Amino acid sequence: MIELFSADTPNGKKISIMLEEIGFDYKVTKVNLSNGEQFNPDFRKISPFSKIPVIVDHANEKEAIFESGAILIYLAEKSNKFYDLKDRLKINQWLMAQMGYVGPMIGQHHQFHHYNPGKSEFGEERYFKIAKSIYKDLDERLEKSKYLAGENYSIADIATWPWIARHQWHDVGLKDYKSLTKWYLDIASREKVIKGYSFMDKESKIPLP
Ligand SMILES: N[C@@H](CCC(=O)N[C@@H](CS)C(=O)NCC(=O)O)C(=O)O
Repeated sequence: MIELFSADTPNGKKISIMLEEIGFDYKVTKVNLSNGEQFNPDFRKISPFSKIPVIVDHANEKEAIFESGAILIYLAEKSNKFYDLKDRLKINQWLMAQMGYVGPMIGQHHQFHHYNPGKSEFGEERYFKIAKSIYKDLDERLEKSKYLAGENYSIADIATWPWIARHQWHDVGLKDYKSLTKWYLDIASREKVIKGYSFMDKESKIPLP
């Protein structure tokens, strides 16, 4: 059994979606970020940077794994799903691009545009521009390729999709990016994605463009 320490955020959703997709038995332990539970000494033992998500694999000597990309790779290798050997080099590139660029930059856009508008014109403009360019770059990739790393759905898509699922916060206009929208809706229609999306709030629905 896998224990998922998480919160209802894009990084948190990556792992609930993956666990649903691979059909592993798991339980969710909520970490209340607004109350600062991520800084509790017990949680910091398994999460050195005080971040969710983290998993503990009770079937593997209670191995604790932090960083969503590392967790996705661990679960993909353990289940032998969504990380095909023949596509691995491409999957790694799109996964690392999500981890190092797409997530952190869109995360900043959330901070300046959604949570704190009016605080910094520079920050708002900078991250709005970057968010738009990320939509454009993903759209260009998906014009040529069904999924990010090729013809098959992979952990690179599972890592990236929950960030685009916050499109209503971005105000970039997802509808205008046809290939990105097609990819988004295709993944949004997967039964396990729908289940993983609402892992903390059964009433929550995937926002459509
Ligand atoms: N690179 C990390 C980022 C994790 C991350 O930023 N988690 C956020 C929620 S999405 C968090 O735990 N924030 C709490 C805090 O910063 O205090 C990953 O992908 O796992």
